Amino acid sequence: MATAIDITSSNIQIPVVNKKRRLCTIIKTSVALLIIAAGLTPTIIRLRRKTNTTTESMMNTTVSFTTTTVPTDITSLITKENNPTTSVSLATLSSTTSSTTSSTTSSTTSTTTTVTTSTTKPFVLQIFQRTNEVVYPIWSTTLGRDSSRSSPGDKTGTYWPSQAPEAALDGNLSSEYCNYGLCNASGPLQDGCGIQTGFYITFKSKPFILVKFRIATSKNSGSRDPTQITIEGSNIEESDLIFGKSWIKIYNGASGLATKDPGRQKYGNNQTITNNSLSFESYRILITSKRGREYCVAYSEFEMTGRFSD
Ligand SMILES: *[C@@H]1O[C@H](CO)[C@@H](O)[C@H](O)[C@H]1NC(C)=O
Ligand SMILES: *[C@@H]1O[C@H](CO)[C@@H](O)[C@H](O)[C@H]1NC(C)=O
Ligand SMILES: *[C@@H]1O[C@H](CO)[C@@H](O)[C@H](O)[C@H]1NC(C)=O
Ligand SMILES: *[C@@H]1O[C@H](CO)[C@@H](O)[C@H](O)[C@H]1NC(C)=O
Ligand SMILES: *[C@@H]1O[C@H](CO)[C@@H](O)[C@H](O)[C@H]1NC(C)=O
Ligand SMILES: [Ca+2]
Repeated sequence: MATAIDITSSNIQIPVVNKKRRLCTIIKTSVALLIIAAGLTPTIIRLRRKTNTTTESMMNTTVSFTTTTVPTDITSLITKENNPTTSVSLATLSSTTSSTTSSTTSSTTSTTTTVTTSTTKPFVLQIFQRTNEVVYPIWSTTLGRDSSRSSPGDKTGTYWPSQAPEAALDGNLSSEYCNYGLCNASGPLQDGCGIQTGFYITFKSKPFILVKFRIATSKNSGSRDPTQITIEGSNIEESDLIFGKSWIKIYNGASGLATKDPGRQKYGNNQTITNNSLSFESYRILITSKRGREYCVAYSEFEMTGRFSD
């Protein structure tokens, strides 16, 4: 792309009139290059990683969180249409690009420009897929309070041994998590069975900004479906997650299964997290209400969609 016009050496030899003409040609060439450059630049532009680290104080706990923009090339920005903010980011990008280009092209003929934006909105959403992360089953736990560990069994405070919480994070609608909470496998069936149960998990590929979630129903009974849930996030180390003060509330509301039963082993509606500017390494899910009277609360999937920082 760089045309070899050596201004310094030509100045020594050419008379003034020719020099003016020569300068005129150089300006014309520069303008032409600038137009070409402005046309080409957006296709090869790369976003450079930029990290903003902020500290916020919430619930008397100081939490540091980091938002990082994913290195994305412009083609993927154009093809991915999962977020209306994409077009806003694109508009910002193009204006930054042209101004940078015009100042650069007059001195050099470089066509590659690096633009750094501080955009924190996600460009590419991913569904979290568990690999070997530990999933901690819990019961008798509420928002902001300490977690009580649940164990496999058929008594109060247990979950059915073949239906552990890992089953809600395996992408398989045939496997499910059934926790009795304050009830047990012998009955009686009650509204409260399985309420205040759930799990927490620390992502290996962290941190993660949760943008939306959906829950899939279990095999046996619609009465076991969760209808209301809470979600909390944390960046405190895994060993301290048992403590309620480690957690920050990010969602308290509908599960996406409440208004309509989608049927057995089916996904409910996607629920959007409006407080999605914070990234967390760990998430805690608690069921606060279910559809009817049953032994346990059960669900086959808890699908989390969002964005990883790396
Ligand atoms: C948080 O701080 C406020 C004001 O300092 C205090 O009233 C409240 O009890 C504290 N909460 C906890 C859970 O420590
Ligand atoms: C199950 O819970 C009920 C109360 O809900 C209690 O009466 C019963 O003894 C419990 N059974 C077992 C085996 O724990
Ligand atoms: C899905 O879960 C069911 C029940 O646990 C199991 O039999 C089946 O093999 C699983 N499918 C896959 C693909 O892992
Ligand atoms: C969202 O965050 C704000 C401010 O931190 C908080 O007041 C509000 O309760 C949160 N909403 C939910 C649904 O957690
Ligand atoms: C809900 O979100 C998931 C994950 O992004 C997506 O696969 C699914 O199509 C969405 N469902 C609806 C009804 O939009
Ligand atoms: Ca499953």
